[in-house]
Amino acid sequence: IYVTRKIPEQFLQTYQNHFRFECWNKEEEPVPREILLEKAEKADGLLTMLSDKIDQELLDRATRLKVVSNLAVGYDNIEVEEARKRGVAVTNTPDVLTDTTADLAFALLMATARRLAEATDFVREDRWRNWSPFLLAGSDIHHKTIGIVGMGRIGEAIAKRARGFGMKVLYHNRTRKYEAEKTLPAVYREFDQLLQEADYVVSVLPLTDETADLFDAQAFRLMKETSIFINVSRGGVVDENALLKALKAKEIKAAGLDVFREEPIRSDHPFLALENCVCLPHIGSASMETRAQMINLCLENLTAVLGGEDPKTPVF
Ligand code: 8YV
Repeated sequence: IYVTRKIPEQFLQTYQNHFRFECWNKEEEPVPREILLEKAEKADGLLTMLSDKIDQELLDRATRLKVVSNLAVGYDNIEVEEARKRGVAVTNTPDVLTDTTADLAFALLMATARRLAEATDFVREDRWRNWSPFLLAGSDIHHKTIGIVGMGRIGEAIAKRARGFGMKVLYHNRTRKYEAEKTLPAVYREFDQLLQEADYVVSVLPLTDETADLFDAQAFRLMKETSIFINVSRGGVVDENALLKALKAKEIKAAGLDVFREEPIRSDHPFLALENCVCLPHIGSASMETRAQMINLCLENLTAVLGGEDPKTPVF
C-alpha cells in the first residue's frame, strides 16, 4: 500500500502483520507526480489526498491496483469512472468529518462577519491605541438569514448550528430535502433567489461539471452589498476573478475562504491583499480527533478491499 503523505506509525501498526506500507515522508512537499506514478505501478492499494491526481494515465500504469482510498469526503481528484471501468475500487471518508467541517464553516463565517483576523492583526501590530464606537465593528450573525448551497450531510450540520444562532435557514440543492425542511426547519430556494435573500451564502457543494464556476460575476451581483460569502467546499465552484472584483468593488461585503482553485495559495495571492477576505489553508476537517478517524477509515477501506471484502464507504 502506497501512502502519499506522512502518517504517524501508530495508525499502521494494527495492519503491519498483513500489509506492507510505504509512505511519502516529506511534510513540506507533496509527492511529485513521477514518483506517484512509479509507486502506483507497484501498489495494490493507494491512500491518497486531494492534490494527488488519480487519472487515466496513472490508472493505465497501475496494473496491480485494486483500491484507491481517498482521505477526504470529496473525490474530484479521482477519475472515478476510469477507476470503475478498470475494476479499481474508490473509497472516501464521509460522516466522520461532517461535524468538524460544519464547525469550521461556522467558525469561518463568524471570523469573517466579526472581522477576527483583522482584529488580531490590529492588536499584534500595536495599533490599539484608543476605543471608538465603531472600531472593527462587524456584522451580526444571530437572527440573520443563511443560504446554504449544497444540502448534503455537511450542509445540514451547518444548518443545525445556524438554527442555534436563531438564523433563518434557506437552502438550495439538486434534490429537495423534505425531512430537513420540516425538522430544522429549512426553506428551499432556487439558486438565484437564495443569493438575493441570504445575508450569508455558504458553499458546501462538491466540485462536478455542473457546479464548476457556479459562483460567477452574475451570482455575486445578485447577492446583497451586505452579504458575506463563505466557501468550505472546493475552489473550483467559484470564478475567483469574479469574486475578487466583487470584493474590491464592494458588491458584496466580505468572503471567508477555506478552499481555492489552486492550492496551496502563496502570500502574494490577490485575496490576501484584501481586508474583507479571510483565507484559511483548507483546514475544514483538520481536528486531531477527526483526522485520526479519517485515517482509520481509509485504512479499513483499503484493507477490506485487499482482503476480498466490501469497503465500508465506497463511492460507487
Ligand atoms: C480533506 C476535504 O482533508 O474531505 C474533503 O473533501 O476537503 C478535507 O476534509 C482534504 O481534502 C485533504 O484530502
